[in-house]
Amino acid sequence: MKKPLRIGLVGYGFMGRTHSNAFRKAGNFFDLDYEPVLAAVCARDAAKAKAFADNWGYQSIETDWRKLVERDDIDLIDIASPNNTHAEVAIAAAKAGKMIMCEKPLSMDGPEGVKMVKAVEKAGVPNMVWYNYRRVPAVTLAHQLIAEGRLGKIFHYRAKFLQDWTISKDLPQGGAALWRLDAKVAGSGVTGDLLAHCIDTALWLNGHISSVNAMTETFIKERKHTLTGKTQKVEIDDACTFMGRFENGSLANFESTRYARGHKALYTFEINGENASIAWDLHDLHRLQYFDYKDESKLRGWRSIHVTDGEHPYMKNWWVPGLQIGYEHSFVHQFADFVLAIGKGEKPRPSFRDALDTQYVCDAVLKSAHTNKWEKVAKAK
Ligand code: SOE
Repeated sequence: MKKPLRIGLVGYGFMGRTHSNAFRKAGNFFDLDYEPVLAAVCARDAAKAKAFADNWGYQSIETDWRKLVERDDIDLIDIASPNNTHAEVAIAAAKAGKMIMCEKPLSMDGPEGVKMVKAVEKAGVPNMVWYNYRRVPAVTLAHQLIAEGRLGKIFHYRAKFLQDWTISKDLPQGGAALWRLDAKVAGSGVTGDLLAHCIDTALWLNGHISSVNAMTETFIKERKHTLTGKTQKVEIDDACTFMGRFENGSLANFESTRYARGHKALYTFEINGENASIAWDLHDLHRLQYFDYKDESKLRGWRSIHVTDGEHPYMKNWWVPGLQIGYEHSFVHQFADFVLAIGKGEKPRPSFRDALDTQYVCDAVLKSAHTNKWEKVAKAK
């Protein structure tokens, strides 16, 4: 019989759903040493928590996360509540000796992230941050190709995350559905919400970013607050562009906005090396574009690799070659990897400390946008 892994989820929004789906599916597709048990979901509104629990199969509900964290029948606390709650819940969960999975970004800023890293490392509890795009098979394949040295020296890393859902000036800020527009809850705008994904992938694929030079813009200066109805200053960044230098000598070029009309979640990156280049696009997430200069010159061109074969990352656990998977599977993979890592006594990645590095880049980007100067990026490792 497998050991149960009893999960207590905090938050029941979009991310609560992606995580719950992963908890339910991972054991069906991956050979795990533990049996995930959806033990409890916690939300302030009991009726909403109950409806969520019934839909996803959670055995119980809590309305106070402190009670959830104190429960003896919970092994893992999963944090899927808004960004300003991550630190408090994670630090209490670490003190209670729980394993912790936390939605991205790790924290509101670097200094808060440091406290979280200290708490989990002092407690010695397994910890991970849900930077799920690392686990899209095509992105994992990109990591493998780079680790094999196929690109040679890397010159350029370019990434974008474009959306268009906040263009209307009538959209309010704050509240359960729109907390991402409220700086007091989200910490920042597109930098922490979208660029954080691009940065996490970049640090994983291409190493440390040592300095940045950024600009941000807030196109709509005032919005009504959903909860108070009062018109208030918008304090988040609606758009952010930055250039930077990686420690390995390559140049970074990043852009994110919620004002790119026509784009819903266009996360793309392209990496150019001495011998080969790689490109990926979330809207076509099962493909990896690859150009190899070693190819015979008359046949040389960009290949579009359909990442669905048995030897591609994660794919042997799914259907048969040629049949693709999607967005939700990246969360299934991440949870499966977490459970596999703890089963082997290994450290799940990205850990809180890994995610602190992303936080430090975000902090330097926001600082640079403010000072109009190049800023150095601190290092967590
Ligand atoms: C914002 O719209 C958002 O949902 C982010 O919060 C997620 O992290 C990203 O993966 C998709 O876009």
